[in-house]
Amino acid sequence: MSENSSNGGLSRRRFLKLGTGVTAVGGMALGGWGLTEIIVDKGPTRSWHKSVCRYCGTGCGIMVGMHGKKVTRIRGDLEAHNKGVICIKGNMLAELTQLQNRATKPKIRKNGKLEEASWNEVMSLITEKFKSAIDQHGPNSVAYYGSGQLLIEESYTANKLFKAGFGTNNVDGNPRLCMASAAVGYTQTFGKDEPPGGYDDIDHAECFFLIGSNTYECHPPLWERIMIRKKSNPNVKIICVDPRKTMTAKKADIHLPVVPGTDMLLLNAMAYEIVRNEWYDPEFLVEHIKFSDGKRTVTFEDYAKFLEDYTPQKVAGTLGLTPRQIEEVAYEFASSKATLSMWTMGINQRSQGVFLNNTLNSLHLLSQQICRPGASPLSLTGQSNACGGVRDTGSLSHILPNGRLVANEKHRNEVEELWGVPKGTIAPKPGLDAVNLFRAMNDERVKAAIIMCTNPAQSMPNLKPVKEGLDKCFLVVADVFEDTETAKHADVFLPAALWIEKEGVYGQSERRYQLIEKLLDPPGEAKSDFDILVDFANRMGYGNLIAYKTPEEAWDEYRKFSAASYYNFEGMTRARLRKERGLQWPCPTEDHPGTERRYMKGDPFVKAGKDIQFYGKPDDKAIIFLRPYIPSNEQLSESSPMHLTTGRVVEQWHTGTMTDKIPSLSKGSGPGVFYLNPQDAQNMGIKDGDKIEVSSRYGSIIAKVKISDHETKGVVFASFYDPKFLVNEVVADNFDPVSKEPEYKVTAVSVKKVVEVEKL
Ligand SMILES: Nc1nc2c(c(=O)[nH]1)N[C@H]1C(S)=C(S)[C@@H](COP(=O)(O)OP(=O)(O)OC[C@H]3O[C@@H](n4cnc5c(=O)[nH]c(N)nc54)[C@H](O)[C@@H]3O)O[C@H]1N2
Ligand SMILES: Nc1nc2c(c(=O)[nH]1)N[C@H]1C(S)=C(S)[C@@H](COP(=O)(O)OP(=O)(O)OC[C@H]3O[C@@H](n4cnc5c(=O)[nH]c(N)nc54)[C@H](O)[C@@H]3O)O[C@H]1N2
Ligand code: SF4
Ligand SMILES: [Mo]
Repeated sequence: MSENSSNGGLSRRRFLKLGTGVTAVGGMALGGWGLTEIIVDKGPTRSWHKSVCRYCGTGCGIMVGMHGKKVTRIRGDLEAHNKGVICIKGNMLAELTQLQNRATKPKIRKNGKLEEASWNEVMSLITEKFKSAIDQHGPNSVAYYGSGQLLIEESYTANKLFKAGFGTNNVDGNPRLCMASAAVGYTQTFGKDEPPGGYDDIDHAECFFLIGSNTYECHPPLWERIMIRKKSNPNVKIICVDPRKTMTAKKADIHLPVVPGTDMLLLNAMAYEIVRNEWYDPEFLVEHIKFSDGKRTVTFEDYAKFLEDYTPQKVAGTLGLTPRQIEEVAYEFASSKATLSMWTMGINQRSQGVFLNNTLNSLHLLSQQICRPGASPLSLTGQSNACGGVRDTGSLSHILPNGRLVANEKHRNEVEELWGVPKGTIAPKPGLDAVNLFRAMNDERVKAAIIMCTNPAQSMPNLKPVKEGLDKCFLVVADVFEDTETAKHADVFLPAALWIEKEGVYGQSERRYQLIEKLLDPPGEAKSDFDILVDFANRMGYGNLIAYKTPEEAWDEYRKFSAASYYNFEGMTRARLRKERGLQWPCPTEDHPGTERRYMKGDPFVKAGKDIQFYGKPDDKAIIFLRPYIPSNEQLSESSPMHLTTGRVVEQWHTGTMTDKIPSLSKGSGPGVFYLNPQDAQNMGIKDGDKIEVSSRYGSIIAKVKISDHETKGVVFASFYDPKFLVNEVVADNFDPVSKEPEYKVTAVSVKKVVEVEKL
């Protein structure tokens, strides 16, 4: 997108300047959009409180300045892992707490309108509807759709209530749209989810392989940390693989603008080069690695033969690269002292998301870029608590807490025992994943659902049938605002407490758990999602199962539960979390400092005397998979000659319900538009500001266009924060067959001009 677009207030260029110009605390040089603090004076500050930003998976530690019952200042926490750096959204958190139009009353829809009701009335109605759906149509006729922005105690409670109480695995949430491919990828390769390393690896890496990640806009403090590392060591190389020329790509040493949907060819060609040049250590492979084609164990020779279909010469054309570019990147990756891969949605939101994750992990295993400081695969997390809250608690339809699987009988029995429910209570079949859950609402298989802390009527792909489905079932929506796209379909609306209006734990990208303490009271009658869920459990007759009453009691139950797994964080007492800037699991005892790097010396689960042990697998061996390239369903054609890809901008958070209400952020991004490359625009006779229609086989929408040299030829880009511009009506809902994560990044579209800017 253009940095030059000015919208009256803080233009994107001005944000950039602020980012580079603010004097950093603690001697940090700022090279991007990360900020330590913009001084926005909101009156005197009496006290400072340690907290965590509510938005993204970077999980920045912040200090909240208060005066009485008001948040007056926000600054980055110098003692936290982000060393005082936060981004523009974090900086505006004080504004978030002061927004006036919060939801304050529970409501029931009557004659098409949401009308005020008491908590008792709404909760009785929900209980009656859920009970009658379960009685008449069985437990799989109800569902819970949650969020990676809820607290651990909240997701843990919902998951336990639905799976061990109601007996349905229809528990899913927005991390399905985001992290599912990474979670399955790690689990298949290492036997357990979550990354081996963490952010500290940034300070040791010499090669950064950023693929499908716009780190500069989406994880700005991590980008700052990369820049600091580069300044301190001239050998550091940054490689960025992204079809678009994002700010991340512009600042990288090497940018590979691949054709959307083709990365498997690149990763396999890199593996081919590593094998051909013998940039591997045979002893390491023999001791720690197994090869598999997904069905059976194969030999290294089988792997080498498989890779012959992916020589740089064979694949470069489809990738839109030259063979030399691929060879160079393979060399940098394998030969650097330490390579750190970081990836996000460009890889996860793909119909080959799991294969891509497997293969990235494989590249690290093959070239032994793992299990030493700076060398690791590190999937960056999207939301503040997608890892801790949803992946680790097992709050998706196919998993159970702490790395267990629904489909595995032993795992089910372990969880049943820990939760004190009879054997056989947890249903053996995985429940509905996000895309199929909304399809099941549309087919009227799901009769009643609770949607909490997420806005699927704007964020799901192929939106039209999703919205129809929402209207067909009895829908409960809990949100902090009532004006969301999803709340338009609610039969019952529940006003929720926001962020520091409640207490609980967040777990971010690097297995770090951090406590958020309650600093404010929620407005009006709003209640925490935790209190809503505990009340619901009691009314449904599961007061014995959900016996705790406070988030702290829930945490203590879950903390002890974790001791029976490789996630063990029993040592993370509430008292410790109140004091410390988060702790990384495993952390089995109260005197354990937490674990920076897994599967190597220092990890409490690695046996004494061993340097490396991939203990997630029964034979202690991680797996290199032979994963073929399968082209996306979204193939270009004469009628759909361009790729639409979607993603984020620095100022806005997802569906914009929070950030778009904060004037400086909203002005910074401006309204939602399509972005087009200058050459494509010229070829189609389109000018900046014209209205264009973008159509796919799912739908078409009309919006203004912005011409930008951040886009590459053949690619249209749009973000999804503007409810007046529902780009997801056009986005394909193809998904990965295993992770079920939708392919938001690849849709074949046609583009045509509708109205000239002069006529608008
Ligand atoms: N400012 C801001 N920051 C955020 C968020 C936010 O809403 N706003 N949300 C958070 C969340 S939940 C998430 S999941 C993360 C997402 O963080 P990112 O994944 O970094 O963000 P995206 O913009 O979704 O996508 C990243 C890049 O993938 C590229 N891409 C598209 N197709 C392909 C492809 O085929 N191959 C490759 N290699 N790349 C491709 C896009 O061009 C885009 O630049 O951000 C988190 N941080
Ligand atoms: N086109 C396109 N679509 C995408 C993506 C993409 O890259 N492209 N990315 C996908 C990804 S990775 C993600 S993570 C999703 C995100 O999609 P969503 O989760 O749907 O988006 P959010 O705006 O984060 O929704 C959070 C909602 O919770 C509310 N809220 C905030 N705090 C609380 C609270 O404490 N309690 C309750 N009950 N409500 C609260 C907010 O007001 C908001 O309505 O979008 C997905 N959709
Ligand atoms: S949005 Fe993410 S990067 Fe920005 S301050 Fe919050 S946690 Fe940090
Ligand atoms: Mo996400």
